[in-house]
Amino acid sequence: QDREPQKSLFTDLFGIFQQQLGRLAMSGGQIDSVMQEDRQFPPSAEFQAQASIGSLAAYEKLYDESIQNPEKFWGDFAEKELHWFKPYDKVLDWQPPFAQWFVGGQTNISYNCLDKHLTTWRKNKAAIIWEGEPGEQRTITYSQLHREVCKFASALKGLGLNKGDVATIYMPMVPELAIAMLACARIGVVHSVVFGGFSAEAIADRNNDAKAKVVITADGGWRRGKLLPLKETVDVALDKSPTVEHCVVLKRAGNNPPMKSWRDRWWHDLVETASADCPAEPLDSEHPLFILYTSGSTGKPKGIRHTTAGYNLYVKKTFEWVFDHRDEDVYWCTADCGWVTGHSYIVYGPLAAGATTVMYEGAPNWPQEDRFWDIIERHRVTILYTAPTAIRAFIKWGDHHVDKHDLSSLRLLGSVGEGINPEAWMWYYNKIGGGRCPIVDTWWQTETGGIMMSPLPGAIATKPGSCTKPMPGIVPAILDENLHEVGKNQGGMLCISQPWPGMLRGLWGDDDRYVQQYWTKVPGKYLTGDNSRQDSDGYYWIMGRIDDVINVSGHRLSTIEVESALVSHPNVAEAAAVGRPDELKGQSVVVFVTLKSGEANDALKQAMKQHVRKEIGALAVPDDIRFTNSLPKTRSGKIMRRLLRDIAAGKESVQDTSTLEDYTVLAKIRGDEE
Ligand code: 6R9
Repeated sequence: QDREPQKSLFTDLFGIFQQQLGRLAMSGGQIDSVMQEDRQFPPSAEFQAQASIGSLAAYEKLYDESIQNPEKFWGDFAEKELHWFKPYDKVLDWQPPFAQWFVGGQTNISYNCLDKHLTTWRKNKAAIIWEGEPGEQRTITYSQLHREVCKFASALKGLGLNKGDVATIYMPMVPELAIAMLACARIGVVHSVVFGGFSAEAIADRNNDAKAKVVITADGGWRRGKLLPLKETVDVALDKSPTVEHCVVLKRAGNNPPMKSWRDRWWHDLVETASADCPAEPLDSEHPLFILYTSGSTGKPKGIRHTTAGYNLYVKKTFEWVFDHRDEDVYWCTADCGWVTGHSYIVYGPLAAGATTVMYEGAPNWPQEDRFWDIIERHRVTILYTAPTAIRAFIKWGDHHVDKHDLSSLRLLGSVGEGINPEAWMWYYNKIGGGRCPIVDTWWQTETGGIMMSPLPGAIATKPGSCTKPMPGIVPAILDENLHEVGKNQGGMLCISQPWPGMLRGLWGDDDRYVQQYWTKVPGKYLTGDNSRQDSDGYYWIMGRIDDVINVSGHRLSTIEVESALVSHPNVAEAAAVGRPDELKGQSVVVFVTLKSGEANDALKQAMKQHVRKEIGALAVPDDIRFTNSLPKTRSGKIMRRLLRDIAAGKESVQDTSTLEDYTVLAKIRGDEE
């Protein structure tokens, strides 16, 4: 229960006094770290012995080379590892904040992901292993994938699509989604993948912003046993998408949507007559490869623009470094292709590296809560890359689902999307990895194209909750509000000081917003929007979004630290911490909690407050704990704290909810308050 603070002159003055005191103490606006995490896990001698980068010294050498002479560093890799129709003249042209990489060169990412392997033994290697939700399985070799991509690229050309046109892809997680992406890339058509599950409104907005000429979709897809009528949703969107001339529909679910003869074409009809001979178009290094929309917290989503050569090289190299990739690996990234993680680490990175990449459709708890472990066992998956949201759900569902399966094929685990709470990390490490698999906690963003910070698993000892060290070529800086670099163990705004090949080149059609959003607050540096701190070993700890900081009496707390303290309580599955305006303290901490066991009652609330006090101190003790069955999340599993902030403050939200996964969650949480 909330207690209305007694309104008196005394409390008012006291509050102001406390705030001022806080401001004085924290005049640079650093973030206070209250979390203590000392556990360390060095790679085993066995893992190190087989790793391509197998010692700290090897990582440091690579990193130093990349910083001393970035142009030589990236230039050498580009020359050796990408195919060039025309060699580039210059590695980097940097006119801050606009970068061009491999200027004057011509290449093609579809060529680098497919054709390049056809002259090697990998020709008949499995490129994609796919499992549909109803249980279908397909294995597609590089040679087969090449043929499918060529045919679909020919089909797109047949529709009159040209280099530079934009295609929206709104599909379920089927191999044709990857085929469509690669086919666009092959002929220089810019793809814009929209999560299969977003609303007609969201599709129309994205079609219009990008001026899409074609929408590639399917009749339907499956999620938790439910049919998603994708084509029907697209039909609604297309009524409001005047630039779209064609709609290509893959027959997948057999739900017979209406087809408009003047606009809609079946995928199978198009490819039936399409030529399998479709050479990859030589494209300028900076030719746009894709647009991917990410939600701005308010206002319209931003179309992140990535280009060809730099992105290609960056995702290939980071894939090889972070996942220590070997040809015998079976690599599974559980993301959806509607998220950047699917672009970079299901499709482009792994295929550029000649890997076998597993793709699945559906959800981790359908038909059973052991779907992941079942897939790993049957395909002998060696590398698993998933998100903290899934890991916390598995913990909640119980160990018995894991115990039924043989997970001994795994050798490496990865995490992406949010900070991973140390307790969830430990469970992942012990229960899934059997204590033998390193965990790579990878921090990056849609904007960065590829992984920016992560342990290299054979080189860097891990710490639960830390993304450890930067990738080669990445120069992080942590600044306070006055733009001074903070000291060790102080939190501040995470920025990147030097351009890197995978960086976004701008926002689609809006260079002003690009400059304003990422390069204005801190001149000359890329502003990530996240807070971070570096510990005394030089390890980085991401502290959450700048906008999510909770300011209690002038102490600026990071959401992840409060949440991790709660998640380490035995009854808690998941927690989201937000700030609520408070007359006395500026803000007070409100947490939304889902339970894995125990009764949702006042005694448990008290126990949790006690627990937070003990783990991280009195300052972070929540004023209000609210139990809920689920938290609002994006399709990629990120907790949408900005929506919870409004609920905590009792405000009606006016924010963009187009990326919310389940619209009913908000209503439920509001209901829970009553
Ligand atoms: C790849 C991706 C980016 C934001 C990012 C940060 C959060 C991602 C994280 C992480 C802590 C990690 N984030 N990975 N926070 N540790 N390992 O997620 O891209 O969807 O654009 O989100 O996600 O806040 O700024 P995107």
